[in-house]
Amino acid sequence: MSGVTSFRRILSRAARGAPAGLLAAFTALAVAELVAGLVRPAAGPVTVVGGAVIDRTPPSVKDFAIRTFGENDKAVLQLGILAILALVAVGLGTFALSYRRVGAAGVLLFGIAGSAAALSRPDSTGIGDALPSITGALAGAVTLYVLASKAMPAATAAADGKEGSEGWNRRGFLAAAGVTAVAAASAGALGRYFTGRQGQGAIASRNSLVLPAPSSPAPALPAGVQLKVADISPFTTPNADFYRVDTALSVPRVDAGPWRLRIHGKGVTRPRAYTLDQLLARPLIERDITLTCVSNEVGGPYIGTARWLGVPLADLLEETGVRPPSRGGKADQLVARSVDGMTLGSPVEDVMDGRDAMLAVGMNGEPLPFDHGFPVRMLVPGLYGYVSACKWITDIELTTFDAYDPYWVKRKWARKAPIKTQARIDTPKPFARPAGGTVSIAGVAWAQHRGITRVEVRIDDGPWQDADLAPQAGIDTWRQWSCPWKATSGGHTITVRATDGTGQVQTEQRARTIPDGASGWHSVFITVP
Ligand SMILES: Nc1nc2c(c(=O)[nH]1)N[C@H]1C(S)=C(S)[C@@H](COP(=O)(O)O)O[C@H]1N2
Ligand SMILES: [Mo]
Repeated sequence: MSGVTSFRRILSRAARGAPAGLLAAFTALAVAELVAGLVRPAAGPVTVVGGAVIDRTPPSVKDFAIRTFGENDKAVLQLGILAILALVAVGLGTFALSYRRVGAAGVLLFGIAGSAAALSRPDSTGIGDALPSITGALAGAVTLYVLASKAMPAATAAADGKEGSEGWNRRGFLAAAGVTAVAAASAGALGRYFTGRQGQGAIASRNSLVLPAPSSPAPALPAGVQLKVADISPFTTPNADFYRVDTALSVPRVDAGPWRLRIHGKGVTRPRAYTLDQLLARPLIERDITLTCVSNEVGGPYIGTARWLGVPLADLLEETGVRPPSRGGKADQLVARSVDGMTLGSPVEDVMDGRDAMLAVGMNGEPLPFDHGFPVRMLVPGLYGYVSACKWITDIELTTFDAYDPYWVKRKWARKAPIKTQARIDTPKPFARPAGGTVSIAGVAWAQHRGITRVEVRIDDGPWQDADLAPQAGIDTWRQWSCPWKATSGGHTITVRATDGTGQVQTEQRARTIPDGASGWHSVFITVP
């Protein structure tokens, strides 16, 4: 047989095998979606495989993904998983024309892999989590088997050598493919519907939550915390614009009704589980606090300030018998665990040293948005989010740093991570071409729980000049600064640095985000005409 005919043959097979394989994969995912919608949406195959991939991604790749795709990193990951699946499906479909049993078995293997991923998730609720992947794979295997039989009748498949483009049941194949496509699409849509319904209880519990007034309201923001400069970040970040960083492929929607927060572990003499109502009945504090992610590059966007309402965490810990190490407590690490199995560890000493560590229930006057941890999240001013700000929290365990490494520490991030002093230029933007005259250079600076006392700006290699500081709202928030500059034409590099409340000047030393936060001065290059 000539090379050309065999190439034609492969093409003609792929033309039937590809749709058969893709339809089988589509059916598998749709049925899995339906079963997940009925059992537990978080056990769906794309979610669990995506979660397993996220957990195994090396820190450098994760950092690259966050840097490159930003908050779309999860969409990119899901698309990647689907693209790989599609490629495999085309291959498997073509292969199944000759070996339909083996092809079908191949689909089942993916189901087993999906089930294994589901069962190994930290938030797995048991063997039921394997159901979506298994039933989906069964449906996919049957689909592939049937479509392959239609595409390649047994007689032709056996006498493989003399098969041509005729000899296959085109009409039967198209009919079966059509029925499959419609059935799978319906299953998928139904699955979406059930998944949506499962979230209804959570949505209702959030909608009906009335936040109590704080017994200790936030001090009024001093006049002028918000500078009147175009393009500077707002002092208070609206919830809709607040950065989001987490490993959750589908945002947990927690029903506040059955939700509990357990406190237990080393040195806890009165372990307890609190309901949301019990927490809300306690005296609440309201504070403006700036939250920052350790993955924030110098000049990066993963920072925001909100007015948080919450239960003082130290009081709650005292009540269960916890004492900080400095008062003889046995536990030096507090491990917070979320409903999706995330673990974050904070120093007990920091949580109980008098700062406003809290279990937050409100954010800028409304219940926490689902994205930001409804019903309750933790916050410890001065610490990066990954060692303090557990969202969808459900469990607090007192332990030691020696005894337990939480999620990010297992992945080479530092055990302890106070926020580094940073200043960011918000305006002008990099490579801007401001009209000449006076250009307003402005931005924000932060060193949570130490405060900002000075910000300096430098043009090219010129001298450092003091920027004008907005009043300080508190040592736990960022501070705005501005510096009018009589621009001279040409290209210029603008650099900024801050000094914190301990007198420490922000280091020029560049550091990567891993293991404990980026450092270095932020600068932007601009051109004045
Ligand atoms: N359950 C859970 N909580 C989490 C995380 C997470 O992945 N899962 N990420 C942490 C990190 S790294 C940061 S920076 C903050 C971000 O909080 P935000 O998304 O509300 O801005 O949440 C923290 N809490
Ligand atoms: Mo983070």
